[in-house]
Amino acid sequence: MRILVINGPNLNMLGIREPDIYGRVTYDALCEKIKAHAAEKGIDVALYQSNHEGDLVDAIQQAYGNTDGIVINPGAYTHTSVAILDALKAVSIRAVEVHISDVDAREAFRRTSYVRLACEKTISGHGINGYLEAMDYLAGGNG
Ligand code: CA2
Repeated sequence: MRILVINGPNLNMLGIREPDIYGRVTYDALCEKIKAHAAEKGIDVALYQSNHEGDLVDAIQQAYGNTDGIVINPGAYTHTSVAILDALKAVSIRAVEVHISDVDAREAFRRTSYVRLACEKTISGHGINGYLEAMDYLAGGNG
């Protein structure tokens, strides 16, 4: 099974600022955790991060035909991007939305998610473990 893990804007800053909201694990350490988990579960994983909406759309489109599942944390584009929603719908790849923080317990604008409309499941507020849970869900394990 091949899974693409996509992270949107500012998630490359993980562990550098706002540790009270996003924890102390850096983006590089998150990638290592995801790769180690994938190896343990026999998942072929690819990782992508961009701060640019169109690049995220391109990454989703490029997954068409070669990827079984997408784990996506679109960052702030969660709350604004019809383009990312449309890309997920266009490729019709099973997807899980992940948020490190509990978006429903923060500002009202974070309660809106366009991307959610194309996702089977949302995992929010489980910290970086949310990514691993999303992979397990797509791989048919304990999700
Ligand atoms: O909780 C999440 O994972 C979010 O997707 C993170 C986004 C935020 O806009 C969403 O509402 C919820 C922001 C990511 C910013 O990450 C930072 C990491 C370190 C320091 C500052 C920002």
